[in-house]
Amino acid sequence: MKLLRNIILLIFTISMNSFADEFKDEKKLRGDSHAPIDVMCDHYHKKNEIMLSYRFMNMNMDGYSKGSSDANYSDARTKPNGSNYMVVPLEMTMIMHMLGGMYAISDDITLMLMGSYFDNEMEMKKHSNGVKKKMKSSGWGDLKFNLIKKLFAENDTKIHFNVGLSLPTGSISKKDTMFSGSRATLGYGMQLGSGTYDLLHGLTYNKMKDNYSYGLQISGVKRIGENSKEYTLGDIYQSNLWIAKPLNNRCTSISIGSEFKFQEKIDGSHKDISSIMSFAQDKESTGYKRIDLSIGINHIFDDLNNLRLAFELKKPLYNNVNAVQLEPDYLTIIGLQYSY
Ligand SMILES: [Cu+2]
Repeated sequence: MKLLRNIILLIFTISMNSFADEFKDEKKLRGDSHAPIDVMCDHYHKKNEIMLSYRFMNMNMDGYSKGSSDANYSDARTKPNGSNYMVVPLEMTMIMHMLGGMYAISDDITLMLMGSYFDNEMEMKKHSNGVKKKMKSSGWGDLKFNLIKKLFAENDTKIHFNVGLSLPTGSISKKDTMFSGSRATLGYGMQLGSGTYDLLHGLTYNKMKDNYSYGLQISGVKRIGENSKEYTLGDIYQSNLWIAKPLNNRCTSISIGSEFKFQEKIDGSHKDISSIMSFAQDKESTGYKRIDLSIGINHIFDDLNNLRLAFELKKPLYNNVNAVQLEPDYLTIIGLQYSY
């Protein structure tokens, strides 16, 4: 936490020092003309423009939260009713590869398609004998389609909205070998999709000043119906706020962002989870309210056809979870965007 604060202070100092600098080439693309890389549907394109993107995301979860406090191993072993789980999750790593395509059918409407591939790993411990085991799941997640519509664009202000649909292409029946030696259904966080058709929506406001820019996006995910395993993931309500500053050459920008995310608890429960071994398989341990703080860098390689490279580091600042859950430690994203 201290490291993050120092990094933010450093970036802030650099920003303030170069604040008064004049920009020479006004026509050059600015690094901050796109939001920090974790914000989706943050921009649209000019008619017939195509953009291809790739994002690599890595999230680590370690330690426990219970409500809004830190929790310990014994909390992680205790069910909401006071009895004990047989197994305790120790940590989780989630790696995600995201492939995206954007195409503008007009200056007003851009279409976007996004697919993701997951590699998840959760280390568990059987309490009675202390044996540890890594459970794994991997495969393609849900395919997301979005339509981005320009609402307002004048001078330095842009407003657009997006509506979309997430298709249930990701598996919700992922299994792995349990401590008993037999294969059983993994917990909710290890499944790859929602299993439902989900309605996506968002509204983005972006202001581009001479020496800095900022933006706000309010977005959400609404699940439609119940999936084939008789449960529904919680709806998501989210807002992202960011401030970015292009550095002297304009092609590079740095940013500070904040994300608020509220995900509701799961409704129903997975019909193949017959005995709940740990909180990872318990729907009571789903849903949270979280505020993340992030720092990011965007860079445009103008000698490489304006290829964009972006990096972002996110840390939770506040986390309030239902029952007990693994605590997100940090999240890193590296992204490449190429348009023509
Ligand atoms: Cu794009």
